[in-house]
Amino acid sequence: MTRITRRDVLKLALAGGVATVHQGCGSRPSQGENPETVPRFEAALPIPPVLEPTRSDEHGDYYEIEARESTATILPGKRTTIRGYNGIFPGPTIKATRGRATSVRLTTKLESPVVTHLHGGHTPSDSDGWPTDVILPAGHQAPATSMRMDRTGDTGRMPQASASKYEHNYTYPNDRRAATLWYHDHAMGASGQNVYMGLAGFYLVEDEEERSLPLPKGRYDIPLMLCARQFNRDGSFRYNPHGHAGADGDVILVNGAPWPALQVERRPYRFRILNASNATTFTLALSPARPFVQIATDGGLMARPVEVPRIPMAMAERVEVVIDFSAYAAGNSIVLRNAEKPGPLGDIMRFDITDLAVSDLDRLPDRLSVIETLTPEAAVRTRTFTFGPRPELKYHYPPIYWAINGSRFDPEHAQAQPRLGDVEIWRFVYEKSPWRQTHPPHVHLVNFQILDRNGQAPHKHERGWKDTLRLDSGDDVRVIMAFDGYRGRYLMHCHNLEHEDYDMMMRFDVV
Ligand SMILES: [Cu+2]
Repeated sequence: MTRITRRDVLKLALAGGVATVHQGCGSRPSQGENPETVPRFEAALPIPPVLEPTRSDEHGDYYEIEARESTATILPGKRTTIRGYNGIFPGPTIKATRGRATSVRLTTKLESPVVTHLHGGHTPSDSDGWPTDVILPAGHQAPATSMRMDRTGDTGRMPQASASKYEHNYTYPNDRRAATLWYHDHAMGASGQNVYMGLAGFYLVEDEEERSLPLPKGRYDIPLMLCARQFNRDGSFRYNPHGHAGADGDVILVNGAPWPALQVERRPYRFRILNASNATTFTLALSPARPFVQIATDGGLMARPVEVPRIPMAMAERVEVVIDFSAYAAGNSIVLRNAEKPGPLGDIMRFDITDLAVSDLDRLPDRLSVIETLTPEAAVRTRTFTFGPRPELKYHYPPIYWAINGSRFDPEHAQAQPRLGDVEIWRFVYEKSPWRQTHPPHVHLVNFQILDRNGQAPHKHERGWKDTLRLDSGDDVRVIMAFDGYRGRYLMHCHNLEHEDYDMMMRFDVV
């Protein structure tokens, strides 16, 4: 079997225009757009369209998505070239129902290689989006002669995942509970730039349990994709990975609009909040100050609603909150803030309260779901993974690569081989270094529960099913999970996308 290697993909990424120029961590270059000139709370919050299946049958729903370049109006009066799923950013929202499979046929017109990963999905290995199983535009000459997928998973009645170098059919069984997932690019060495340019979209799984609850639905159930971006004066994205420290930004986008506003009725809304930034953390807060009522984590509903004044979010984490605007008078405004940052970066979006009100709403239930707690006694072993840089004598800045347990990503070598069905504890340890950046570990395939964080109980906002967690300087966090469903190769990696691209990923095989 011939497969495109890591080196081949990195070559393709270079040919496709992925920035590998290593720049110093300087201040914003003079030709960048000044974020102070970008109006705040003027753009209306966009809602990404829901994608219609191209066909449906008794096995599930079939979708087709093309990754392509397009332009969007993000800053007033300017055009921004994006890379978008079906040419839009955020990509179209896919709605799935638990127990009904989804098939997504992905093609591309982009010069840069693409791979799609369903973040938070319980997905057979051959549909999980392996970084070197890239898709190229039709007719593009790949450096390797052919590419095949490992057929490791049993996808049930739907056709199995299949791949050529020009398309991939991803099959998602949707066999786990309702949750806010997202799909995004995962191509080796290119995911940072591909996602920054727009390759990310929501994937919402619904189920009967959740539908039966009196939660805000329909137009009162709104996904919010937060990300930080930097722009050039002509309106183009200014992708600066700062070497491989991470591509940040000085303009906050929500669903692709800068610091938008949403007119809300005096009633409760459900917000599904995703931090889709490459390298920017948030700590959500409301101004005027009022606690959030959080109802879900990465992996769906929590056992019961919890009140939290602030919610720290690393890259790729999701939280769902209910905000009841009936407590406010018409004409008032509430700002969703990022309490970590001063100035414009401290603002995210604004809710403007209108005089529309409804009176016949159900109260939020005291219990949302039943979460089976995994206990340490169930675990057959503990594995420890350290996250930190290693020196690299190359002419670039910083003079390091990002490592897990001292190793850089090797697609041919599994650093862990959990057995199918086993429960394991994984301990994530932040290695001290001069580069004090957040490393959010993300485990593919499984959902985990946080056992403890620095010897203490996990934070209130992270007591539920998770697939990504925040790991800041000095943190030492243990999680527990069952490796169920599928055998095959999967990834665990840091979700700073530039760290991931430069090489903070690890292969594990479920055997
Ligand atoms: Cu990292």
